[in-house]
Amino acid sequence: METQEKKRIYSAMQPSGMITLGNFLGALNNWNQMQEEYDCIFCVANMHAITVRQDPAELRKRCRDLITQFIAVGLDPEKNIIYYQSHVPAHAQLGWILDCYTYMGELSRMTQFKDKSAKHADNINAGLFTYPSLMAADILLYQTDLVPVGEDQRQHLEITRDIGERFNGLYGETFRIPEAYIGKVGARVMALQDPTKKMSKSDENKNNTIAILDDPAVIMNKVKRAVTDSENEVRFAEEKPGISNLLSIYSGVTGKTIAEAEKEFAGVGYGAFKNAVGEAVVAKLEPIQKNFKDLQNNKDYLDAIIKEGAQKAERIANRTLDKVQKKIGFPLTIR
Ligand code: ATP
Ligand code: LTN
Repeated sequence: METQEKKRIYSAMQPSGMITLGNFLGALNNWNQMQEEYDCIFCVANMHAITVRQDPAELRKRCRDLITQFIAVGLDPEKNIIYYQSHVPAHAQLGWILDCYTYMGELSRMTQFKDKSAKHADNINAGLFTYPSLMAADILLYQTDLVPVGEDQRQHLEITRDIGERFNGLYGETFRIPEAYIGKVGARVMALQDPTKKMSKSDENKNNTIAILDDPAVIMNKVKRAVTDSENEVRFAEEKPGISNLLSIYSGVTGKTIAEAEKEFAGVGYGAFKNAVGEAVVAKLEPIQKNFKDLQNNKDYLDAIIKEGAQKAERIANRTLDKVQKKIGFPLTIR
């Protein structure tokens, strides 16, 4: 009997800023742990990134930094496919086709569209509106089983499933219908200066975020300045969002449970607690930063990975695209 294929995981991250500790604990670190069990594809979603205005030089650098960080945290380019979205034309091609199978009504219900159009009122472009059908194309092209994303992306997963099912209903089995794979609750890191909102890489206040490439001294400083409360008790509680956030971060980087961390810091003042959290974060990030620097100095190696990633991704994506084009009545692409 044939051995059962591994399930396919697909995920992507936009190059919209420096990767934060939130992105790391909520996404990258989990991706890292999935690579043994699943067949994984990880993408730098640079086509999605231009739905808000970007500075070209900065975008280019962020894309390179992002793919380098994917590898620096431990994603193995031999085992997984790691690539730039814009290197695989099938995304744009299927994105357009799926636009024609997606309704205005569905797209206007997306909360991310509503949020982003409020935030960028001077640039409510058509790409921002059709963002979800491009994301559906990303996922459906690779016949994906599972998509690890944060809670905020659940609605985009739902519309992906709806579009995929609609297409399958019209033309017969074409796409595998993916499931969302939402990480465990608590994997939500909050902003250091305002622990009621999430840490976000596009946050303009850099004291809210810890970038995984921040210098150790900067990290220590940001943690020390994190907003807490007027008690002096290290305890996880809803009314203590600042301390709870630091406890989650500590637990995330050390692998200890919240209860173990609370025990460890019982009777310890906030100053010493923050020091320990800062040191634990630095210790976790140090090897990643070292890998990042080494990779940066190894341009040819990185270029080869990027090229190979695109080729491997393209082979899979084109298979699905050909199937779709045939079903809807386009002439076969001669490859
Ligand atoms: P942006 O500021 O551009 O919206 P972001 O930092 O919010 O970026 P995304 O690019 O939207 O991050 O998300 C990348 C991945 O990181 C997603 O899987 C998302 O769920 C996860 N993620 C983002 N922020 C956090 C956070 N604060 N805590 C845990 N996970 C997070
Ligand atoms: N919209 C996602 C990024 C993203 C994505 C994807 C995630 C683009 N395409 C495909 C999973 C699968 C975000 O902003 N986090």
